[in-house]
Amino acid sequence: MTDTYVLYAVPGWGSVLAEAMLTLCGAPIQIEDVTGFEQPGPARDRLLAVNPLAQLPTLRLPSGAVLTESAAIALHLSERHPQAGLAPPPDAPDRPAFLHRLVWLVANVYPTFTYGDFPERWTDAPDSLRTSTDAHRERLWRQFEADIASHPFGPGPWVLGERFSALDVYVGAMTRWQPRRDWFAEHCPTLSAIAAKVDALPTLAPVWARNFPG
Ligand SMILES: N[C@@H](CCC(=O)N[C@@H](CS)C(=O)NCC(=O)O)C(=O)O
Repeated sequence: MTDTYVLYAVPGWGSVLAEAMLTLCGAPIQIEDVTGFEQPGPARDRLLAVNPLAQLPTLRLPSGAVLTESAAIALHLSERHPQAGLAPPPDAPDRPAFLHRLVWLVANVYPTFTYGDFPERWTDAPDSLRTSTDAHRERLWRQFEADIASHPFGPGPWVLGERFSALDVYVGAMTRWQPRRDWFAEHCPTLSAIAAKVDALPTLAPVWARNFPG
């Protein structure tokens, strides 16, 4: 059986989360580029064949099984590659905070992109939906910032205080999306500092360069 993970990917999109985590695991990755998948066409058809939601990240495991949902991918990789330090061990005191924040990010922040990136899919007033999802996302990030700044493990240098985890990968990648780094620097200094530390991790430098060139 191969040990290669096949990652359906578009540079800079949600696949970057899984690509960074797999890289931290030292796992071999084969990129299946599906650039343009948001429009009907062959790339979308390839993605739909494995993920009926046509979302990234979508990952084919070495076993051949397909795993979608970035939080599921984070948890699975943390179990299969514990040396990568993607998650606190089950009995660690910061494990509940890790689980809460992981699910909180994908349950609250990620949907603002689902509805805000393609507002015309969901409403006849797309500008209004984009404005409200943008505003909601900024409120969420301010809340996350306040949570990190006040939690018993922190603040910093990582989301869980002294312990690096997959949460830092989310912060490193998602702060590159709307409202982008300048906004975080102004309004969420703790998240901004975490993002800078994630940027500086030598292991991840090729991932950021491939996904966010220039
Ligand atoms: N809950 C999913 C959300 C994934 C998601 O929304 N990915 C975006 C890319 S950043 C996407 O594929 N959007 C295309 C679409 O929703 O049609 C996760 O955490 O993996």
